[in-house]
Amino acid sequence: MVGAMTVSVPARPYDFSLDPAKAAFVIIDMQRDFLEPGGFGAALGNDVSLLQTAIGPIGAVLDSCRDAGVLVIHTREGHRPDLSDLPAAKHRRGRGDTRIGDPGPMGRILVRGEAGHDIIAELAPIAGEPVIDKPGKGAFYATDLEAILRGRGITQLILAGVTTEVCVHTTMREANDRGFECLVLEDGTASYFPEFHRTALAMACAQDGIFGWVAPSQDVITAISNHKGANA
Ligand code: C5J
Repeated sequence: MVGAMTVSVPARPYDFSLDPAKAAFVIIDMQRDFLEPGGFGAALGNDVSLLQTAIGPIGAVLDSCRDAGVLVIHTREGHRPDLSDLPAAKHRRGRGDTRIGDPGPMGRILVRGEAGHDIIAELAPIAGEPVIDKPGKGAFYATDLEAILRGRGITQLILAGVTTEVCVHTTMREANDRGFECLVLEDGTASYFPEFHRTALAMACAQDGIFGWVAPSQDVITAISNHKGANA
């Protein structure tokens, strides 16, 4: 294969033309607070084990992106210790006993600097990978994500993380309106509600790609590897 700028990824609703030099792998909120017992997800009554399925596929794509020099960005949902960036409406939400900012087994729930706010060890960021701390569900709201992407000439996002229908979907929608092309990893995203996961993925690529594309992690890895081989 001769050198090529783009490589084709088999995807829904049709093949995605990936340009690894203009793509970023954005890993959304793979934090202990969502994936481990005693965190925010569990406080809302969820079975956190349902999110573990995304770890392996994300790890594999992460290795492939690091190896090929594709920009990797991590996000974390959480709040300042004084909760000054926590809207009262978000703080009040729900009927459980444990709220954002309350003490839990991994420190204060969804608060920056606490153990639960950390990204899980398997997917820990390495030097040079931007980590975006966000107070909302979308990674663009009240963050410098857009400035970082524009500054590096990024036009395509490979999206992974949790949860599919909440923070991944909100970020995908924000990105779509800002003109970024979005490819969502179907096995590198997960939800506490498997039916929401399936439906959120279907919504992303319905109407011939209303928000973007959906593909399995292995197809993205193969495409990145083929691109690297062709440009070696
Ligand atoms: C939620 C997220 N589900 N990261 N946050 O509250 O999806």
